[in-house]
Amino acid sequence: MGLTLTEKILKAHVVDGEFVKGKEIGIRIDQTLTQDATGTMAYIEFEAMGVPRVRTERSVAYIDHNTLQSGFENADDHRFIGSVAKKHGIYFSRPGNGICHQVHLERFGIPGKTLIGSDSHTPTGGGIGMIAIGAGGLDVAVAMGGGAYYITYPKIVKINLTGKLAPWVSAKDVILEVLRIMSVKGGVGKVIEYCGEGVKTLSVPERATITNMGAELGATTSVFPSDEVTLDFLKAQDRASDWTELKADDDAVYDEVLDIDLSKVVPQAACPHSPDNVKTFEEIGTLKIDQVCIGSCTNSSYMDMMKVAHILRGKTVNPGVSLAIAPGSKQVLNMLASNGALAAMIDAGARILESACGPCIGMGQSPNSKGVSLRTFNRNFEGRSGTKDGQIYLVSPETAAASALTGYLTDPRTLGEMPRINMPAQFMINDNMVEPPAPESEMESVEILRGPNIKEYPETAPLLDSIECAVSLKVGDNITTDHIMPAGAKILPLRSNIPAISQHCFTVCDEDFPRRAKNLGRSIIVGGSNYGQGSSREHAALAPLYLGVKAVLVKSFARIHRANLINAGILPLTFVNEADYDKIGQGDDIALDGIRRAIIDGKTELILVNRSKNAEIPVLCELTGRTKDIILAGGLLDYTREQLGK
Ligand code: MIC
Ligand code: SF4
Repeated sequence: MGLTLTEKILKAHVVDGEFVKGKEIGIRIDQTLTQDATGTMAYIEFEAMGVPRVRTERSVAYIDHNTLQSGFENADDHRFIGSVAKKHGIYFSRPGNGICHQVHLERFGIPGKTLIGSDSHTPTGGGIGMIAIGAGGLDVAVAMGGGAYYITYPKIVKINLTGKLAPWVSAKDVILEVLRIMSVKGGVGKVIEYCGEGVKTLSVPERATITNMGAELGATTSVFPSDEVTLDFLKAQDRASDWTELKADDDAVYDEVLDIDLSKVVPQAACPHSPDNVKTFEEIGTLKIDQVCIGSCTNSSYMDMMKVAHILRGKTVNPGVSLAIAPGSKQVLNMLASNGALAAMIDAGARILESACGPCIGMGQSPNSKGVSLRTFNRNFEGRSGTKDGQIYLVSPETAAASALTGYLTDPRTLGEMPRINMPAQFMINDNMVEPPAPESEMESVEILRGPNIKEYPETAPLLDSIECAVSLKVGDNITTDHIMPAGAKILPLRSNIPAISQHCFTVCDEDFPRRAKNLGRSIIVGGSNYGQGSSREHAALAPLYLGVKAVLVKSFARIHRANLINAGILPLTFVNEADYDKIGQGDDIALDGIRRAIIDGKTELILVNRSKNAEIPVLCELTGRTKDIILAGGLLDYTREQLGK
């Protein structure tokens, strides 16, 4: 029986566990990346592990998220990350060099290698044939120290692409189509592999747009083969020697197959407030818009920007619209500046932003009240833009640019003939904004620059044998980590200060939660299905840890958040019967006894007693050998220290 591409790469990297679906495997990690919003904590954790030098082939620290410096905090974090990188063997991509995923694809991604990143959109690297996975900061810290990264051996889904995209239809429309079909839960526990004749019609950046938003499916990752198109991209980046051909065997067996005829895909949009709320323009009808934002790790490549420049050239942005454009990297911005495309954008009235995440994470450019904003980004969760009642639609760059001119959601196919924009045979290469680490012989002398906002990892303790406490919060389905730990320009600067950032935990759902949880001392949270979808921010586990949350009981979890809870020593529990969700309410007193013993004995079912309602609720605590030990130790940091001590 032949192998899928995913199996080939995983088999070449497995260091622990068996290849059985649903079981845990440990893989060797070749490359890591961090960004600044999760990076400070990841490096505090790395320091706490006491490993002097990273043991990966390549680790890169990017500065791209917290780039609005309205106080000292973000700039301090940048300096801290730069100094840690220099000391411990990590390449440092300076602020201004671009968005981590875009730059990594351009300059560092290598087909067939494994990459984990402390950012949920790390699967962008799947566009160049990597197994690239988003993870919590602590998992990345462990991988930098040479530890394996553990995933549940996934189901593998084949998306068979046929045909070719029609003019003005974009890779973004393809992934929106996949989201419409599979939903934000459809990818949980799965790797999505793109195959078929249609693959060769897509460039590497187009493939990366598709794998990037696999994160929104909840998938572990998504991957494309590495073929001639990949080679051409790498050649144009002066990296032909990084290329190897990689594809699935013809007789590979998949768990699921989905066929998509590219020629039938049409321009569409994900409507508020979920990336899977996808509708065609006909279904949406007339939509007047207030803002357009173009950029983010999904759609900020050179090719995307050239299409936008072409549409804007010689025109003026509609007077009712504010258009912001953030090219994804210094390479992209520099090329646009050199060939005049940037001038066309500026001339049309675009507000050019630095090459960074910017509005995608609420770092500026929040829309007006109730404002309708079309964005080429990947997430449109409520409030994420910084405007609570903002109405965010996710669209392709072509749709975004066409609409910026008319002031209404506009089908780019109305623009007439599409120009031919070719992939450059040679990108402009200058890695002068990537600082290499100090040589090993000099690392001792590198001073770590720690600002006053940088506080320690919260206190942990070994798992209790019984938890008697109240339910501090009950929430519904599809809670995102943006609900649990909101981002935005005001809160992001607190990412390295858990006591301060916890004061914002869950305030999107309930302003009083932080105070209530802290007053209770110990508590549990109850939620619905797909709890913790979205970003990889481990702060969504560390803030609850700081506030005394001991367990989270839900119908189902999103992958990265469940791992982050375990890493933080918080028990992840699921209902045996989902209907029991109704038997437990906010404020109820609960008791869960004999937990340690049960976990040690390998029992997965526990009984939670709801004392307020006199009900017994069976709950599942499904932990494997390693995650058992992590939970018992009080989290991954304590566990790793124990292991290193042995
Ligand atoms: C996001 O897109 O939500 C982020 C901001 O990039 C996060 C990481 C973070 O919260 O720092 C992610 O996707 O993991
Ligand atoms: Fe940055 Fe947005 Fe991409 Fe997250 S999704 S890495 S915030 S550009």
